[in-house]
Amino acid sequence: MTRPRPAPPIPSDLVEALQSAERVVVMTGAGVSAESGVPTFRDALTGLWAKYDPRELGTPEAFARQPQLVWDWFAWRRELVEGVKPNAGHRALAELASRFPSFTLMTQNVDSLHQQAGSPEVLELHGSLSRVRCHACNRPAETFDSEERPPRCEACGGLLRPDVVWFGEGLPADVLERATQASSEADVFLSIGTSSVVYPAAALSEVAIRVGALLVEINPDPTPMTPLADYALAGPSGIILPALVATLDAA
Ligand code: BV8
Ligand code: ZN
Repeated sequence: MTRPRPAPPIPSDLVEALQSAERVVVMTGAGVSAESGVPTFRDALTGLWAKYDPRELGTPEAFARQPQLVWDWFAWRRELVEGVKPNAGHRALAELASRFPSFTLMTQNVDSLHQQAGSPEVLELHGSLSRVRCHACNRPAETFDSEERPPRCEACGGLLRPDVVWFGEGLPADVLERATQASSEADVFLSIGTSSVVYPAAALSEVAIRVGALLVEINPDPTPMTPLADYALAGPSGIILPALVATLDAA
């Protein structure tokens, strides 16, 4: 078992800025679940599903063409996330929620790990693998497994699909509205574990920057957002976030 690398020191002026922050907004992507064993999209392109590009398979067109393949890919992902646990980064974010007068956690992830870690409220910008709905009439549905794959809607006979946002589909309007509103009022915006390439989610940090929020990025690698960040903490969120909470609590 390799010893986890110590977290890089949290800059003292960032700690001060967080201590005086009223409204903190956090955006997470697949990177925060990487240390739980959930492949990121970039890993998925090299991993088990390398022959399928998520940007190809996660679309209404792919579902129309090959509904069973798309259903099976999401069922595989659902089983995978049902078998993993939140990591220290998810738990640190759940802790952080109580440290500020206003704290908004929005995620592009569909694995429900923030909720499992105890985050009180999570804005799921791209839906959740834990829910299914009818592709024809949009009714939420219970059945996950049935002979026929995808199962059929009891109400209209349409095909069931995962309740996630596919490429080319709009985000849930109420969720996007709340996420945009929170970003437009943020004092500090933390962008954690996301390659910041998928829109409109990636535009939310730009909304925050436009109103003068401090932008903090936590990611082992640079992203298109890195040049815009006031602080780019290079490292895994499972190490950096607990260090951030500990430093805040000790200050
Ligand atoms: C839409 C759910 C129109 C399903 C996902 C301009 C404007 C608007 C749209 C577009 C536009 N240009 C192009 C578009 C279309 C498209 C888009 O943005 N395409 C990209 C590829 C260019 N956008 C859409 O289609 C959106 N819909 O615009 O529709 C519309 C509008 C109104 C009405 C009708 C239609 C819908 C996008 C949502 C797609 N669904 N997910 C599923 O899960 O399968 S997207 C999915 O990929 C994720 O949810 C996430 O959003 C995205 C990227 O993934 P990341 O989370 O960032 O993960 P990634 O692997 O890329 O990166 C991981 C990062 O973690 C890396 O940086 C890595 O360094 C880091 N990391 C690794 N380990 C760690 C770590 N970080 C910290 N700690 C570690 N240990
Ligand atoms: Zn239906």
